[in-house]
Amino acid sequence: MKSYKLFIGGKWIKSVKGETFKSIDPSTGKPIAIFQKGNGEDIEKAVRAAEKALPAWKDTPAPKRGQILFKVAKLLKQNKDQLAKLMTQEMGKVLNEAKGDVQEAIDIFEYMGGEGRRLFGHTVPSELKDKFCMTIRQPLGVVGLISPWNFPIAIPSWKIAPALICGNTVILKPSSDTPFCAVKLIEILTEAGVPAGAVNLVTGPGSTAGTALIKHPRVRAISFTGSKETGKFVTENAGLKKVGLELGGKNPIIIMEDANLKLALEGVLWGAFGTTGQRCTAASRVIIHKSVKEKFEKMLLQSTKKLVLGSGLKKDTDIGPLVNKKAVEKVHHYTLIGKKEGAKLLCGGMPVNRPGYFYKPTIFTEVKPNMKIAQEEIFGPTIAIIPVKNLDEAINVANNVTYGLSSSIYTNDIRNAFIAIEKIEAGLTYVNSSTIGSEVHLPFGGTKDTGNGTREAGWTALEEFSEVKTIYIDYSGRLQKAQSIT
Ligand code: UN1
Repeated sequence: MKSYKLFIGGKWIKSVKGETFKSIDPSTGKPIAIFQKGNGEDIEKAVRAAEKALPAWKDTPAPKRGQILFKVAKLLKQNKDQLAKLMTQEMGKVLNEAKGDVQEAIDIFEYMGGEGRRLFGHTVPSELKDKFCMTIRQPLGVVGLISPWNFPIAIPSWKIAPALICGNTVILKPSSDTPFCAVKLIEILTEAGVPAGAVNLVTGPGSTAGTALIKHPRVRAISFTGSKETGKFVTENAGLKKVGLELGGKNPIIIMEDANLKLALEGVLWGAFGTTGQRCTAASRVIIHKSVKEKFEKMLLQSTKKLVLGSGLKKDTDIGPLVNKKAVEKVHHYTLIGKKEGAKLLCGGMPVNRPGYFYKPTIFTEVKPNMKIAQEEIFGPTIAIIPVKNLDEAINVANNVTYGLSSSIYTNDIRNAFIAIEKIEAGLTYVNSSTIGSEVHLPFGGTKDTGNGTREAGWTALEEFSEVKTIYIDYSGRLQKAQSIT
């Protein structure tokens, strides 16, 4: 079996301790390659390398940095099929979606490459004569990026591309479920001409490598996507660093009585079972007007029963495996809770008896808004159907969770649509479309416990990875005092 190394200061090296771990194919349960179990000492080395590379990278004109990002996009395009296949093997999502994941990375590198020619500041009038005021963007320094396994190429790219274009140097600590994808992404960055030390990769456990990165006094920012619990740990341990968090959701699809039910059905199937429900944006609650509930349930049940489970590499597979054994246990744990809470199980509710980590698509109905299965993030193919009597109640139920990432409403009444847009407490609201499928040039992130108010992607990603410097230039040739002081 092939073994891969850490990437520090432009070199592939073994971890200090030399310990390793294996990445597992979730459709078979078998290992696919060996990776370094980096720890705090490796992080220290990576920080030094990133600090060393910082002055030259920072001084490289942003449009030139952009050229390198364009080259990354080009190489990702050339390697798209291969990368997608590897991703399917490493974390299970079906091949088509894996291609979408790589495409999302291509998109963000292209978008941020273009930002190299913008990175706008402001020019602002002064309250005094012969004085000029403006702002510029400056890099933060060395930044730490901690990425999840569910978008193993796209999410590291969401973080790396804006961090680099802003002139920061980077340490990536990817999820231990997807180190292979991270290694491949770093290889491409290097081939594209990202200079030695500007991007470093430390694979290894969150408890050692991740924690060391979060706590490191000379790392200026942490961008983290993952669980709420780890998000809290980041906040509590990052000191005064700038912290960006994206911590999941309990995303609702509201279906009104006037909705196009066929369209809503497609949206629910795609939102709930796409990526086997393992998206932060996955639709896990269907909040439906009671007058159409029965009809919709029948349609949903019929379509769900037709879904084919299997290896994501096979053409006819609709739903791939969950990422690992623990994920199967977690999803099943919630099935047992749902039953205990008195929700009605319409289908699924059990693991599949075959090698790998498969779980049947699961639908609960007659779910009450306060039940655990309607409150907590399951991160699997489980839907909770909650009947309601009108839009007001639907919005109350939608908002009755601690998360606020994505949301959706199916309706043909423009009034319903705009009320939902205004009232749903979430970072994203879709109208007549599912809860998943954000585009890289728009801000992405959530309200309430989904994060700390930062937004990834789009122009807002630049806020996350730069700071603003305010500049006053007085060309009057005398001392002028602001605030009308004479
Ligand atoms: C995530 O699950 O963390 O909108 C990100 C979507 C994707 C991104 C999901 N573009 O579902």
